[in-house]
This record gives sequence, C-alpha cells and structure tokens, in this order.
Amino acid sequence: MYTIECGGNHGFPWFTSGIGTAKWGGTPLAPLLKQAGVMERGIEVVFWGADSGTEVVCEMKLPQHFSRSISLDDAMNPNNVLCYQMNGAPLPQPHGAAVRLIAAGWYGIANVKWLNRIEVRDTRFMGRFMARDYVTIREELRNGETEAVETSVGRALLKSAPARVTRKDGQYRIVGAAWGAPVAGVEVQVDGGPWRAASIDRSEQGKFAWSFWSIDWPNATSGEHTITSRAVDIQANVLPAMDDPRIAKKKTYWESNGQVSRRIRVA
Ligand SMILES: Nc1nc2c(c(=O)[nH]1)N[C@H]1C(S)=C(S)[C@@H](COP(=O)(O)O)O[C@H]1N2
Ligand SMILES: [Mo]
Repeated sequence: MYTIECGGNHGFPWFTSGIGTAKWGGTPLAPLLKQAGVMERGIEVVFWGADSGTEVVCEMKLPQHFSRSISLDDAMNPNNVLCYQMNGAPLPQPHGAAVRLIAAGWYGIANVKWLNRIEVRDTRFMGRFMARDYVTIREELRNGETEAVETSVGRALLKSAPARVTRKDGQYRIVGAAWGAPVAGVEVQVDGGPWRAASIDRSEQGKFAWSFWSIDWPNATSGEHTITSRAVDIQANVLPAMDDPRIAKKKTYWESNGQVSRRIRVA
C-alpha cells in the first residue's frame, strides 16, 4: 500500500486531489539490477517512459522521452517495485501499463509510468523532469545574504489535510488524512483557536499509506469556519505553516507541504 502524491499537489489554489492510495503489485527492482550486473562505475539509474515530446533546450528542439533518475543506492532500496498490478488487477493504462516503477517514499514524479528502458549510467542524469521541470526553488539565508537554491523534487514530505466534516445525531466531527512520513500525531485548529489532538486510526495499511484521523467538534456554530490541521512525524517534524520560511520562501509551487486550511459552512 502506497499513497502517491504529486509534487505539485496544493501548490496552486486550483490543484488539489493530486494524490491517491493503491495496493501496487510487481517484482522488486534490486534483484533484477543485481542479476543484470551493474558495473563498478555505475552511479545513477535512469527510468524511461514510452511517452515523449519535443524539448527546447538552449534554443535547440530536441526529442526526448519522459525520464527520471535516482542514485544507484536509492534504486537498490527494497521498497522499489517494477509494478504490473494495481489493487490486484492488471495495471490500468492511465497508471502506467504494462510496467511502471513504484518508488514508495518519493513524490509522484519518481514513479515512472509506461516503462520501456532502465539504464545504469556513470554520470548524474539531467533531463526536463530532473533539472528544468519539477524543480523547487527556495530562498535560503546564508550569513545575511539570500541565495536561491534549486533542487529536484525528491522524497515525499509529511503532510496532512482536513477532508470533511460529518454530522451524526447533531454531533460534528472533522475527518482527515496524513501521509508522506511516519505520522506520530495530528492536531486540528478551528478558526485560529487552540490546537487540539486528533485521534489517528491505526488500522495501518503499512508505512507508505496515508492514515486517517478524526476529532470531535463540539459546539459547532452555524456559519463559515476555517479548519486547519498539522501533522507531526516520529522525528518531531511539524507540518510548516504557510508563512513558515520553508514554505513562504519557496519560489516554485512544488513540494508544497504547508498546512492546508479548508473553509466550511455549517448550516
Ligand atoms: N512516463 C511517465 N511517468 C510518469 C508521469 C509522466 O508524465 N510520464 N507523470 C508522473 C507524475 S508527475 C505523477 S504525479 C505520477 C502520477 O501517477 P498516477 O497517474 O498513477 O496517479 O506519475 C508519474 N510518472
Ligand atoms: Mo505529478
């Protein structure tokens, strides 16, 4: 079970729901690489998709297939699967049939669909989806000077979001999900009030799937409300607020794991 989130999910006001959980089935990647015999100088593994386009680079028009790479070390991680099944059925075409990479623990972009070639190379790999697109640009402060640092969208980050409010016998309850890192706890805030601890449903689907949380909302008054959640992972990292420098100093919309606030109207 693995929750795949697009690195751009929530980066724009209109881009939400770029996330989904499924049971992915296939064969582990590492034994195949071992069997193929990786040469001593191999450092990078490139995954190529069947989809292609024309890239304009340095004023040249270049044909390129979709491609993403990870280090050989990361590729050997036993969590990587060459996947050909989804939820027990053959992998559907939109999700990458016949075979895709499932790299649990990474953002969506690393999970190359419609795989038709895997290459081990002896240099770092670039290409559009490593170096030009899916690039996080963040201003970092160095000895009082601002530097714009560019990094490739990489490992999944901790995140949580309120999903819905339910009402049963006049009792309101806020329900949401948390994912991206092993979740230790989730807190919920209504209308800028105190943070209250939600209870997490531990009927675990494994460490790579989201967990659901819920919290009672006593005395919900009619009208508009704002609900925010923040997850904490097992290393005590807290989901940053939208005005936290880690989010506010980001110049691109990728890896947008700031706190998600939702508006709700109680009738
Ligand atoms: N070949 C190929 N693989 C790809 C992509 C693509 O455009 N081409 N998009 C990536 C991105 S950005 C995401 S978020 C995930 C989405 O996977 P899904 O369609 O199974 O949800 O696939 C990734 N793998
Ligand atoms: Mo994506």
